[in-house]
Amino acid sequence: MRRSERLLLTPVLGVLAAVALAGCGRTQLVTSTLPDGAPTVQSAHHFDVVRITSGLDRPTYVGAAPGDPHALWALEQPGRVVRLEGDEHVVALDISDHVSAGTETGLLGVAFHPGFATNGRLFLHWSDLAGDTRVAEFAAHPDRRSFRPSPVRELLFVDQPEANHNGGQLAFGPDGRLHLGLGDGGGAFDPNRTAQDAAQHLGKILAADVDAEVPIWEPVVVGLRNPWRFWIDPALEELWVADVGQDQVEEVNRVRLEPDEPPKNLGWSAYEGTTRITDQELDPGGELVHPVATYGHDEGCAIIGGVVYGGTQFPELVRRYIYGDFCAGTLWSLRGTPDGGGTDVRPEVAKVPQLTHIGEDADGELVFASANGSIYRAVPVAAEPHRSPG
Ligand SMILES: [Ca+2]
Repeated sequence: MRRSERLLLTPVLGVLAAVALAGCGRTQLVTSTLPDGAPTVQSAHHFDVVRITSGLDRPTYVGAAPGDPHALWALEQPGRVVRLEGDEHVVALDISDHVSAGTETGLLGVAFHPGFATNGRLFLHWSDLAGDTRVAEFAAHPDRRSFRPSPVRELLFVDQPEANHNGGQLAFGPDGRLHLGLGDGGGAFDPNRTAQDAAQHLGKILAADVDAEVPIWEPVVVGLRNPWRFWIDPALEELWVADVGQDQVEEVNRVRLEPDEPPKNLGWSAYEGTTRITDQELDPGGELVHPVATYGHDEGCAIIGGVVYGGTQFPELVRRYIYGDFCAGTLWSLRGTPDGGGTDVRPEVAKVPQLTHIGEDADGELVFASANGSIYRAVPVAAEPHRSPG
């Protein structure tokens, strides 16, 4: 039996002042009045979350694989790729003998080739036993449900000066290249000045043509501190990058993919959020792009980037960007504006504790990974929230 557990979550801050039904009635807007004259915050209740499985070892990813519509796939930080069908967990690949897993190290990113169903190509990003960055390609067995244990080929090695700020995300872009997010290498305020140095891989989103005989990694975006998660919108050819901040500010960035232009610059470590850090140089090469949304460390500690919702279960969420915070478990959504900005930021009533990844199933519906070992799914708001579902 699949276990489901509805999480009943209430706003952490403020006094519930009003509840209004919006749209077709499936979304509740909840207005909270904060003490001491603080501005009013309007929460949204677009969905609830239920735990759909547990017992994973620090999952860092959950999503779907092309050609496998009924399963979810997860990464475990110590080094395993796991296929999930209900409560059945099957280890499809185990590279844990080659992975060091700490707070920010481990198996951090996965991308299935867009043609995975026919070619079985899988790409992984992890921290090796020395804590350095590795990206490699693996090959699936013919059933596409497990993998040969040795990589087909290594695609990237980057020496890591510190254990933190390793980035993580892997994803294919609309140009067919594999994209990778790498942090500044670690330490406070980018001590090695990597993020604004276009010649270094650290502090960048990179892309490589993995069909080439010798893939070359080139910068797509510079000026990043720790892009743990980004998402590529194939329709608008945009990157949504969530960059984890230093002492004060967590950032949502929206960047147009323009391969003929110099890489856009998200500003770190010359900027944290929109605040200029005066003793740090800014590379003058590409356009400086400021975040479309930020929040401070009074509301969380590390941003977890998500996706622009493209499913059908929650009509009011369509084309809204979903993101969250690891420490607070808060989920927010915002609406992109036609000029490339973002507006109408709303915290959700539902939360996911120790959130590490926001993904999509094969239908584009929202799934969430938590470092507590569980995978959660967004479900419609229950008419009677105290009754357990189904
Ligand atoms: Ca590092």
